Amino acid sequence: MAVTLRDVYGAEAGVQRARYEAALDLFTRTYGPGEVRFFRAPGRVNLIGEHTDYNHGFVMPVALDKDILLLARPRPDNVVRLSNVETDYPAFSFNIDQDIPPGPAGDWGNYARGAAQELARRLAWRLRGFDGLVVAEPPYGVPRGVGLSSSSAVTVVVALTLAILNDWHADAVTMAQLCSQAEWYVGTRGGIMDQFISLLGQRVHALFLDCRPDAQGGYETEQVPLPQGYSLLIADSGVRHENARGEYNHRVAACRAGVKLLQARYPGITHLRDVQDVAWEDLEPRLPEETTVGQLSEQGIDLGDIPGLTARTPLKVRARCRHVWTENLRVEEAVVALRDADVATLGRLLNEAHASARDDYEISCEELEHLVATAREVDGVVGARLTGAGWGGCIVALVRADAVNALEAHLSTAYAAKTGKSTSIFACRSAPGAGECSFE
Ligand code: NG1
Repeated sequence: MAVTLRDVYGAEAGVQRARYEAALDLFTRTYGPGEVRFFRAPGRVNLIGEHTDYNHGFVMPVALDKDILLLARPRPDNVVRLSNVETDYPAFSFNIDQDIPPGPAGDWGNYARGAAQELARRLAWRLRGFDGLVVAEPPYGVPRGVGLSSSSAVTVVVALTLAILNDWHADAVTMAQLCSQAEWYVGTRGGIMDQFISLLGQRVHALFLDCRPDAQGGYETEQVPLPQGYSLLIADSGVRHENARGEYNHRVAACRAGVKLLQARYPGITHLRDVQDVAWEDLEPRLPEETTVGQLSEQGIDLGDIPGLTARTPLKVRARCRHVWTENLRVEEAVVALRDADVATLGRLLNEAHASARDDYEISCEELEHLVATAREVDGVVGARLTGAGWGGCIVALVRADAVNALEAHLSTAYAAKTGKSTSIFACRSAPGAGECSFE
């Protein structure tokens, strides 16, 4: 069921209406007059729980008020035609099928192809396509490639549009699972966090998500209220790591190697989460500080279908697993702190999570370190950490509402002075999850 712009954007509904109307105008000029429907999917900031999702661990993201819009008109055939308001994202089309040939690596259309292919495989009936226009430009769109999940928002919005236009009304959990599978199409072995929060987000709440499915394939979730009188401020380092996807897959591989090595002692385990109740001291001696894919293979350990690994790929198994194991504990503690509105504890956990991401998971960089350290200098900041996959992208700071302006000013001045780069900063206003929406 479509919700109104007011339901989604609250007091911002007026400016959003102007954005939607401008998009409608462009849609009509591109595809001609007729019926148009509006779909949206938000990006996210992860408050805590980094690189735990693909280990079946705990995460706690928040849906952003920055989103990706898709204006769509159903077609009688199985063709999807998509164009983008931003001309550096070229238009493309494809036929919906259970095996859709991918475009070149890095092609934004692959997120749409992945979503359509996954839906076609699940539903196994002939799906009708649509003519669509994607709208994600600043300041209301999800910034691209900065760790705020713009790619998942595209996948989610395309999957949701296709599902609704074909009268398939799946629950959010089914849809989120489908979308995370769809993203494997582009060659990453990511987890389920981004798609879940994009679909299940709620205003002024973080989503606690246990990424381990239960026996029925369901997931435990809890909407946890964000603390009153505090804001989440996001600052973008402007750094984009070229090989972030390759590094990401190496982290996935190190965790998988850890599981395979631990299986000698704990035979039934499939993910690091399955040893969460074992003391770290018992796990540590079984995990080598450093090994390689080739050495593991000589021991009969096969890491499966992770793209981009060679025999010489080094894997720091012990430190990577330690991060995941300790991060899960921090998320559990953070849920309790939020339930109790214990901001000081939450701030400490954010800081500890950052240290673990930097030292054990090695996903930080000089610019993120600078932003985090600078943020913590401001009175009223209770915690700050890198957020998202890492190697650049953004930090998130938990700050007293009356200190937001001071933090913004300090960060932009100090960051420019230190790095010569500018940082874009915005407050994270939480938003509802993805769906169809209408003007009234
Ligand atoms: P971002 O920051 O959007 O690249 C990635 C993964 C998440 C999660 C985080 C790290 C995808 C689509 N997203 O997010 O599942 O693993 O890194 O916590 O792979």
